[in-house]
Amino acid sequence: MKPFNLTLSAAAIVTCLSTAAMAEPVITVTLIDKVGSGDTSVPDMGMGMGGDLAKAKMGINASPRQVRPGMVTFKVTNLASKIVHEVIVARLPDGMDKLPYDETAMMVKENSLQAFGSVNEIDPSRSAAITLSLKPGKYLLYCNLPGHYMAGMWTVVDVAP
Ligand SMILES: [Cu+2]
Repeated sequence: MKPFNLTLSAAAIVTCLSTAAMAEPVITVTLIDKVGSGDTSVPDMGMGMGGDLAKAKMGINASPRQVRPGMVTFKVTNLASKIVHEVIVARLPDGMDKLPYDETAMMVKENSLQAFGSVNEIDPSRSAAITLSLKPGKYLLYCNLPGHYMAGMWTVVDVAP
């Protein structure tokens, strides 16, 4: 049985090397808000609306913003003091510069975007992670709790070969 074992360990080493060379990218995502309550009254910070995101009351930061295609892990931390947030990862269709929005519900029309996954209801100071297989393209990260998207909770990550 010895040759068999040798073959196995050789294969294991090759696997380790290729994993190290092609490390699965991890995007660190942080969720912030400067609200401290349920007040989400600053509107028009949605994508393509020309709002100054530096003045947004809520936001999503992602680092790095560009990764290679393949398995991508999003490690999400909610840095808010009181508010629960979520992150939905959706493919941004080519040419879409504004998101379809339901003014009454104060939510992005989720069904009009192809979602790849989400991290739901992250309590303040908590983290969660999701790993997705992504092809080249632009991916939108957003929080769709009522009012949060318009308050600035969105960002775009580029998956480029
Ligand atoms: Cu939110």
